[in-house]
Amino acid sequence: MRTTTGALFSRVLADAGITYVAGIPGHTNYDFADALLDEKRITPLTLRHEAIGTFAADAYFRVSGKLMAVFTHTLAGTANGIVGVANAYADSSAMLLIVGEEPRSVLGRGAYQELGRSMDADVPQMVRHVTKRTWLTHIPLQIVEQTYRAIRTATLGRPGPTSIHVFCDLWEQEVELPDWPSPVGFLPAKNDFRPCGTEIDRAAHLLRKASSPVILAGNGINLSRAHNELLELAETYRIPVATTVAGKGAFPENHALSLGVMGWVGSSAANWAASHADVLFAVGARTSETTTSSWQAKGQLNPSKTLLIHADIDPTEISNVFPVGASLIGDAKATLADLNQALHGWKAPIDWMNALAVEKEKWKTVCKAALTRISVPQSVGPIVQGLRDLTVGMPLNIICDAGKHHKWLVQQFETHAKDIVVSSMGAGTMGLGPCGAVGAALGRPEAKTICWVGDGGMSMFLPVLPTAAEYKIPVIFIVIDDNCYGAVANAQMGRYKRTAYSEFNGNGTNQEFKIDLAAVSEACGVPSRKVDNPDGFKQALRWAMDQSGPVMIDVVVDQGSVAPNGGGFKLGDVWNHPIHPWIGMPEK
Ligand SMILES: Cc1ncc(C[n+]2csc(CCOP(=O)(O)OP(=O)(O)O)c2C)c(N)n1
Ligand SMILES: [Mg+2]
Repeated sequence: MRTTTGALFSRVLADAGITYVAGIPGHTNYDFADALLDEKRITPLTLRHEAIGTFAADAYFRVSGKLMAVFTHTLAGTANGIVGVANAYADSSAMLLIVGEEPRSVLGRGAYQELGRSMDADVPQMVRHVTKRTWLTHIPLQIVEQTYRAIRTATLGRPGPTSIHVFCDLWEQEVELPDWPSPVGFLPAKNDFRPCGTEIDRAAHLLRKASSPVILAGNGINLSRAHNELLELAETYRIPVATTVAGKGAFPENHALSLGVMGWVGSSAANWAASHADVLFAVGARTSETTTSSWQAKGQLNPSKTLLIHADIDPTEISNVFPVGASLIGDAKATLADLNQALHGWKAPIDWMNALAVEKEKWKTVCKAALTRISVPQSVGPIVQGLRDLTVGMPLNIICDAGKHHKWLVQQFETHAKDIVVSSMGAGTMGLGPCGAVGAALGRPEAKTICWVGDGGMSMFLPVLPTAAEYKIPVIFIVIDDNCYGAVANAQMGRYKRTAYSEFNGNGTNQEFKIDLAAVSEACGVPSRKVDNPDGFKQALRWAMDQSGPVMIDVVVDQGSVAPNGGGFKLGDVWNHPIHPWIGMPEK
């Protein structure tokens, strides 16, 4: 049978289970875009900026475990999209990027839009730093096995984006095939690598001896869908659970064994528990400085007092910063299942639970004050509470952007079972919130999708709004609007007693101007409400939940509103001190 490379590629993608392909065409990939239209199992998504597609693919993978493909047009389109690819790479999320490149016949001549000054077809070199693997297609039939490799590499082990770059003269080239290729046997469905049994036994032995154990659950739990196994481990053996910021949602925060989030924006209960733990079992967590407060011995993870048991699918994460007592290399779900067996018959001491209950009560009082604080302009706390109050019993996808508003949500929003909270904690990229929300709503439509974003992040990615409207993608954009890059402005005020480049005031040129995000939203086809008090927010949220398409709530808030201090160190403090966690360790 005969077909074209573009048609073959479209079919192979669909056979491999890819259902959404997003992109922006140019002359290097419009033949491919045309071929995609004939593959009816694929839903096309026309973007207004490539980064919207790459961020959307990132969040789509995190909520569904499935890959979205995004195609970009050589240098210009790929450069636009790369921020979302980099964000996914830094956070161990996955997508398939497909790039159309200049025709082979003109390489190196400095053709229009070519990146070829230092070597031919240089775009893959630009992309490879933020992908697990990059492929360049030289002959049409390579596309079949490259697709299988790209999908397998993206999803097996620690997930990450992959890319395939196709010279555009190949798209229309005809190929002769004896039969249609099949992905059977090329795409293993399982990722259930198990740690070695002796390390499981060692970890069980260390836990059994512990008098004050804590589980630290990271994003690996979310990626591996290990929620049930984590719940079983915590409940059966009475081990309290803290999460990292990226791991929020791994364990329901209304559970008696939940300590909330640990680290710089964490709860005092989690931070107290971690710093008093004799054994910390970190699973799918990088022990980054945002979790451990600067990797310092006086932070939450002091290796001279606390023994670390570390489980991760990527062996390079284990012992990366802290020394470990047992290393469990494998998938989080499989690891927890094995540990659940190995610990049989043991339970952590009840007096540890009782001590933690006291700490949790103290933290509750702090939160209550923050969540009910009425002020003009309003604080963010009551908005977080309003969101929780009105969504009880409803599974949520909450896709967060980066900024001060994010810390409020991470610290104060109480997740329940089936809530997924997506944060950018690797690259900390603005854009994941608004663009990722679109992908999350497509990936897990049975949950309500909330985009939790600041005015800075929303205005950076306004072109996501018409796309949400065009496809009627049901996202509730909640914009925490303090008319500045609040996280930065606040930090600057603390350091320099003035702000620089972080307030939207034109340096005084046009003081009266303020972007009206609600009006912009309406003009982009996304109905909106603007509110400036907690009751108004609740009313708007009720209205928002009744709409079938995307909506925006522009919430005007106090620039000075900051989440309470839960005992974690601030980022500024983190890097100002020497960070050698191994200093002061006792001899083993
Ligand atoms: C793409 C990108 N550029 C710059 C930064 C640095 N940065 C971190 S938070 C932030 C401010 C975010 O402002 P906004 O979206 O209004 O949220 P707020 O902090 O005001 O809640 C900036 C500029 C970043 N994280 N990502
Ligand atoms: Mg802001």
